Amino acid sequence: MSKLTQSAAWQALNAHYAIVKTQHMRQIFQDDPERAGKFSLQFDDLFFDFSKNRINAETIQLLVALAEQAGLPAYIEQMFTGVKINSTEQRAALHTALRNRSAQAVYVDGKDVMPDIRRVLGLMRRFSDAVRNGQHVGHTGKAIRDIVNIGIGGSDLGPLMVCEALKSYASPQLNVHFVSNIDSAHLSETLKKLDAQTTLFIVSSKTFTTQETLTNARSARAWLIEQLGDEQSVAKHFAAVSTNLEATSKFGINPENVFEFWDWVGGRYSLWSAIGLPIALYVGMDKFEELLDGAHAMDNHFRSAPLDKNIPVLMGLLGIWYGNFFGVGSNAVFPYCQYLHRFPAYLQQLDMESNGKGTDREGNAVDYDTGITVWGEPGTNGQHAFYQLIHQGTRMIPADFLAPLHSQAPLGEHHAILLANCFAQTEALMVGKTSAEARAELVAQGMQGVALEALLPHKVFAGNKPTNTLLFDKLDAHTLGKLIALYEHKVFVQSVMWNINPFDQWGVELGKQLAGKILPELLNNTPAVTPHDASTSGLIQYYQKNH
Ligand code: G6Q
Repeated sequence: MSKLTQSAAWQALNAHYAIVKTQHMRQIFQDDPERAGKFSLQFDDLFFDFSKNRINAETIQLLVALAEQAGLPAYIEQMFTGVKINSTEQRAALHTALRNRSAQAVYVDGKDVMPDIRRVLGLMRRFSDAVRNGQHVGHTGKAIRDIVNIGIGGSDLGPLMVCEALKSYASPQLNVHFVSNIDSAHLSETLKKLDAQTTLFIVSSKTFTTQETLTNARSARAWLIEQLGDEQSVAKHFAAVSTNLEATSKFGINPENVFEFWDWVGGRYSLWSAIGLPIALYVGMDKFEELLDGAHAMDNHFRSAPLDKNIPVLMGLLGIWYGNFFGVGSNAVFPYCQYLHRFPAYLQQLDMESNGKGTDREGNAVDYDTGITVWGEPGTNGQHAFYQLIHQGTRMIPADFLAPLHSQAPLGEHHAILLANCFAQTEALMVGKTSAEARAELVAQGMQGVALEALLPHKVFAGNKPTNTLLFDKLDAHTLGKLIALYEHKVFVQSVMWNINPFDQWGVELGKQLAGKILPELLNNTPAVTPHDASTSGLIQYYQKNH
């Protein structure tokens, strides 16, 4: 058994679980009229209600004891101060420095990284202002109307999610598009709608070696040159964001349009860096800086609030409670906010790529579950699709419900209906419906006898399904910054509990290596250069024969 599962704090939680697992939240709420107040927190405009969870005051104490045993406060300080906590890559994880809006220096290898961060923010402002006010024009003198971000994974999901979320603040003169997939349909379908004279491509790649991104970028460049009939046009229509300035220059991108970031920014944590350039272009640099401000406010909360009053810490610990003690395997996220429709997809990468690790910091295989499947869709759509599984299925799926109090697109009673649904779902999931209640309903509908008895068991809802509710005033850049940082820190908290490194991604690197080996075999129709298993060889030969 590992040190973690043998530890006093873990064992205490195990014993506590044996008691709590039999308790129904409906009863707990009835027994304690103060419960909602006791298990909710306010931070700025963010209201976090975690009372509909299978917990009591002792659960929180025991989870906090686990966090203390794991040294969470010290780890938080290490992250913020540039210690190389990404141990397998010998790097700091300093996304918090990117949004450090204070005057405090942050050191990596003895060098304050803040001046460089501010310098690049200044360059982003100059460039985004110039494009937005028509100073930076295309090769034929026309203003830029369409921005195409070419990137994948961390160089795509964050900026895409934020641009969708802040759409209501965007310049009406600019459209933004994201091309990530190597499937040529993604680029081709995007280019179909565009005029090369008014299109700006941003090639976003931390390494500038990613096969999908470079292939899409080369094809986009060929399209531009073909459309405008002049290779020189690349200078005005291509920008790049990368840590690899040598590669951007080799690609032929005008150095004036190259925006740098640094190896201590993880891909999935990079939207705060120049990877956020499409955001700055689409909604303006002021809004981008508001996003940074919001994240910084959450960083301060995370760094300073006591563990039992700390929203990311509590969210992370609740995930541990369900994942490791109740044995749940997935976590749903339901934004009751159409503008957040890509938030669950963004969180999938953040959470699953960070905490999908089975080896602890010391190199040992863990003997407890880590990571979790994250999924979700905006409410109310999900209600008409998969919520059934959460209401009456056999698996417990804790869910986060997120909702703004005010709509960004108000229309009649739409928003009240939206929120009524949000609140009704968490209530129903918690309270359920007893057999007596279901019977009374059926009787009121005029049912009786055998028919009633046959239908009754299907109308019963066990309830006792845990949810968190996060309410905020409205979805502006500041609040969005807070929400994203909240989930980043939640993921970090869990990684500390599990003693794993959330900042590497060797699984992603493996995929990058493997595809490279098979490609020549497909392109040249040659026999396997490297030996494959029989299934993979069969697939390659099937392609070669039938393509
Ligand atoms: C993120 C991952 C991964 C990465 C992409 C793109 O944390 O490392 O999703 O962002 O593979 O990598 P590049 O930005 O280097 O092209």
